[in-house]
Amino acid sequence: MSRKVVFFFPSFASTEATAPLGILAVATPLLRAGYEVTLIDSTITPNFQKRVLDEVKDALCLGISLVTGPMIRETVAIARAVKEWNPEFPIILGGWHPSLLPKQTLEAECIDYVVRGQGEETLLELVQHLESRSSVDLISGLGFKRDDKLFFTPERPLRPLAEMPPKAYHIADFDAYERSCGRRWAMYTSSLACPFNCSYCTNAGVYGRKWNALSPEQFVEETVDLTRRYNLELLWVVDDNFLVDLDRARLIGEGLVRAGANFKWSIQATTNLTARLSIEDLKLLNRSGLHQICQGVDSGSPKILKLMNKTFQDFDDIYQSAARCLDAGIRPSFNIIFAYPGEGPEERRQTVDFMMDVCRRFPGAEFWTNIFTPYPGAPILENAEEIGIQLPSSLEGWVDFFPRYTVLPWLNGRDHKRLQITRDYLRIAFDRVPISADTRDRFTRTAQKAISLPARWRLDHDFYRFPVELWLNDKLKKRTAMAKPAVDAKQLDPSKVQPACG
Ligand code: B12
Ligand code: SF4
Repeated sequence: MSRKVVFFFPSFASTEATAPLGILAVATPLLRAGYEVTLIDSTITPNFQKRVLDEVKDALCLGISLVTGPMIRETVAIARAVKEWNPEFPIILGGWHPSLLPKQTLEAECIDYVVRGQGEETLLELVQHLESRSSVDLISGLGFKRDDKLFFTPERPLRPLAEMPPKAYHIADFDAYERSCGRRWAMYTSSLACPFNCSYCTNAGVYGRKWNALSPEQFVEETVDLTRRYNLELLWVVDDNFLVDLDRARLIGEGLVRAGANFKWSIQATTNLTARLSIEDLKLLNRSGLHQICQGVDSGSPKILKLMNKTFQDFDDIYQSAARCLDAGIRPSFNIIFAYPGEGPEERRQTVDFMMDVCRRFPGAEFWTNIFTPYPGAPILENAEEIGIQLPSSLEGWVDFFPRYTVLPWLNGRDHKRLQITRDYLRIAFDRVPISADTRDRFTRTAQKAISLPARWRLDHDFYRFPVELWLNDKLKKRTAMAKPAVDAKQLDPSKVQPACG
């Protein structure tokens, strides 16, 4: 009898790929129990469908990890291909999308099991039952099918991160990830949950706002070991709000300096907490390798921030955070969500003006923009009908829910196009530093710098006709750009995008 479990990780529409933490997490208990594990990541595996079909031939089951959006396309394609080969072969989905919408996900004909929430114990128990062909009814956190009916076992209580086994980084092919994005990096989790409850965010629904974290000692020991073992230059700490305990953050900084850590790291945190760190704290964190703090500013309009339930931050926090991070040598990266329900031309203008003001006053600060995308489980969706959102009724209906090009009932046609052009101009008006290696030559850099000036003028004057700079920038990018994933290219052709809702 086979003791092999195959995992598939669908492309998340970026070449900036690295080891998928969700799969590394659920792999550890399986490996400890003596199972063999194979990971196939679509981004780094040429001909990945054939690889999956080859690997499942002598395996117990296939596990796929996904979030809402374009990852669903490859998930369904792979699941169908496997079912065509063997309709009885078990296919298990885990991750945020199946956790938030277990029933609808399990309704897809090619899916046999969904694991809800933390998957470490649930998957191990499920695999053991598949191996012994025994009943799965008593495994908590599971959805399964029997006689064409769907069954869901009780939720598995959340466990604190400190009780979880370490992630199986050794099953990841870091050489291949490095070839894909030009940098050797990994993600790392040091805390779970967030005390806030922004209306567009699914976090509170899943983690119940109960923030819990690893100790500073464990953080230092694990990150130093991880980066040395796999020769990583960068760790992206993907905690939703790293700075909830400021003392922990300071102790981590001190610990890394003491340990002679030699890697860069970046975090995600709210602006109100970042602004509570003193310049000395930030300098200490920078000496320890911290080089970027990603912060959800989300709008330049007080009215929209209120609608987003983001009143815990104010504009003074944002300016202070930008100023102090830059003084300490840390790059402040801010996120913006356009087209949030209630955002009209005035609020959008306020947001663009605000971004321009921050970038001009604080050179080195950067903004990344998204289009509001209604995610299952987010508080705002409790009023979905009221705001005109009709949610998809099948797994595949969620494929185009992607903040880079989401189309909404109040953002479509020319409005959508205009916003995408505004976002493109924002992209070229001020520098942003992606994770992947900068492969531009001197000519491209100088030319891009030159077109940033007319781009700023256009943004100031809200004038986007004859967008020659975008055309030029496209040509420049083609000189050096790495191949773009197919899903990303869709952004250039909005006519091919299905409205996400409504
Ligand atoms: C790192 C990260 C990313 C990375 C990598 C994503 C990835 N798929 O690995 C990148 C930058 C690519 C990314 C992109 C995006 N992300 Co993101 N991201 C995260 C973040 C911060 C951490 C994820 C993580 O690795 N956690 C650590 C691991 C260990 O936890 P986990 O993934 O939840 O896995 C556990 C369980 O889910 C389960 N599990 C997971 N996989 C599997 C598989 C099997 C077989 C089983 C049985 C169980 C299982 O067991 C694991 C261990 O307990 C989460 C927030 C969060 N708190 O998780 C948001 C989050 C997942 N992202 C989100 C969003 C919205 C996005 C973007 C749309 C953002 C954007 N502006 O473009 C894109 C979409 C990308 C895409 N796929 O299409 C949402 C997803 C909401 C949803 N409904 O799916 C989240 C939840 C943030 C939020 N609070 O809203 N993201
Ligand atoms: S601060 Fe971030 S993680 Fe916390 S609820 Fe708001 S969006 Fe979600």
